[in-house]
Amino acid sequence: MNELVFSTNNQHKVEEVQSKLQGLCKIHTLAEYGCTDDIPEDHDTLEGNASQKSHYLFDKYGCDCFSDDTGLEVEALGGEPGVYSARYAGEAKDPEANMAKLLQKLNGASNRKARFRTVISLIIDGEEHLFEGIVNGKILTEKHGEKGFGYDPIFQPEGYDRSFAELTMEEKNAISHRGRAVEKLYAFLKDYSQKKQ
Ligand code: ITT
Repeated sequence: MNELVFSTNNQHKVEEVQSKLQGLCKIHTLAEYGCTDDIPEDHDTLEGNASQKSHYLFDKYGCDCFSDDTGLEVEALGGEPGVYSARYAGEAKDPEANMAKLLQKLNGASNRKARFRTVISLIIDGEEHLFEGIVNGKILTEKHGEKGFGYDPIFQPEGYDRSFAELTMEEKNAISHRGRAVEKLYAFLKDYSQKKQ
């Protein structure tokens, strides 16, 4: 079985990804590696940040690893907050403040179309591979639901009448940006390990 270290400080991401890679791949966390570093992400694209986060770990430990960088792109705001989603309302990375800022910016807006986009950077045997996942939807006018994390209470995926925070993790994972990117990662790893045998 593949063993990969997930270069993230976000435990929700670990749970979502772990549940999709079950049986194929064992995921180790930064904590298991004794890494408490605040891993830098100072690029202006999701691809750049994802790559930076996985390379940071690879350069330090030489391990097979991956990272996820995600942004919420709102059409009426020209793609904002995008790559700046985590710190939208300031350095505290506070999801409540981020959602409040976004809801305020969209106050009265009729175009509420948005999408989540995830880029995963995998480094395996020293080579990097990128995988993208996108889910389209809209920004609600107020928060709904308690599950999930980040912007989930105000994002409603297309074809659903519930927010991401009202879906179970399995329901979210089946259609989400991250779920879709991880499906590509899964297919790649399966193929890769078969070819290596
Ligand atoms: P790492 O960089 O340590 O992986 P992070 O939470 O900082 O964790 P990102 O930079 O990728 O992760 O996240 C950007 C922002 O988007 C951050 O505020 C998240 O809470 C939010 N976000 C990411 N994935 C999300 C999801 O599936 N649902 C809702 N919000 C999400």
